[in-house]
Amino acid sequence: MRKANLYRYQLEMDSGVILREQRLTQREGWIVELFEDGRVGRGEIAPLAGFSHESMDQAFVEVVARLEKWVAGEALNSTCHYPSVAFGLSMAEYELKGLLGEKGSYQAAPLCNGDPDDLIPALDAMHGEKVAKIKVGLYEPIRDGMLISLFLESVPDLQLRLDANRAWDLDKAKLFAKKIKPSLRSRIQFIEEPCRAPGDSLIFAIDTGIAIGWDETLQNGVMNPDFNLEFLTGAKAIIIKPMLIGNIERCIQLIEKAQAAGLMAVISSSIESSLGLDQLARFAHQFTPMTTPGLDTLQLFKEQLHTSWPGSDLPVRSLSAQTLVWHQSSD
Ligand code: OSB
Ligand code: MG
Repeated sequence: MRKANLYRYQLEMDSGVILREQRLTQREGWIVELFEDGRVGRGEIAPLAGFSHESMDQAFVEVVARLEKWVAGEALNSTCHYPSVAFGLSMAEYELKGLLGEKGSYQAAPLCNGDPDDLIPALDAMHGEKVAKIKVGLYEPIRDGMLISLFLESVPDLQLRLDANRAWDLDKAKLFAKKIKPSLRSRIQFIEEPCRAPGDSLIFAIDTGIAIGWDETLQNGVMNPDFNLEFLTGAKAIIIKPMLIGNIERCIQLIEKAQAAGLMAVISSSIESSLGLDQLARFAHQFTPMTTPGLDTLQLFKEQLHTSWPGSDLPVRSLSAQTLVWHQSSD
């Protein structure tokens, strides 16, 4: 017997979450539940405005069409059109089949948009690798450079990941780098996409010795059928946001290719609910066990969904309190 539920969730965000110049006051998404042989598998389908190309409604149409076929006994076809649908359905099936491990990499790299000193309590609580992520590019590059340099100097065992989200041209990126002493540069694990043009980011890496990571370039590129990881040379890391990439098998393939090429693969959030975030932590533990994932985004929410993140005291909403928009069973 097969049975499927589809919920629409809405969760309150902390005030002041700004994404691509838009305020995000609540997060919406779909949760799929698959039941078969006494087992259950869940998956989150949550297109992220400004990043995903599909809307909630477009995702809904595709997911219902797939679920109807699955309940009727067909395979959950892995070639979904929309990445969020492909990811959520394949994750639900992965969990249903017992393939998703229980253990998670819950120690994420603490994320900071403002004053780096705010990171100190989270860093003190970390065991093993001390690594944090700071957004740069929102203010003057010289100011960013001074701030990062000071912070690296004041916390000697700290490694940093920076993210400029393509904010700079090459000249501005170099103004930033000039403020970071050469002896400190190796403690910047990587900076994600310093420049508007990927080619300039490569020149930046070569000229400054500061390693770079691909995020936007990867997420945009994988949608292209001719995409090949070999195009992404010269970087130290790739950021993998499964909600923007698609099928879980595709994510695994990318991780394996990256690792074979000596690149660090960092599993990262697309601001999923705690349900989806927990699955990403388990996925990261399974496939990138030596790498701290980029999953410190629960702090952007006022509430959790179904699964409680270790150590979080945000209230947990149950799935049954969300809207069950569709359900079907084979008998
Ligand atoms: O810029 O990397 C980004 C989350 C949603 C959309 C874009 C980004 C992010 C994150 C996730 O930064 C957290 C992380 O990567 O550590
Ligand atoms: Mg990024």
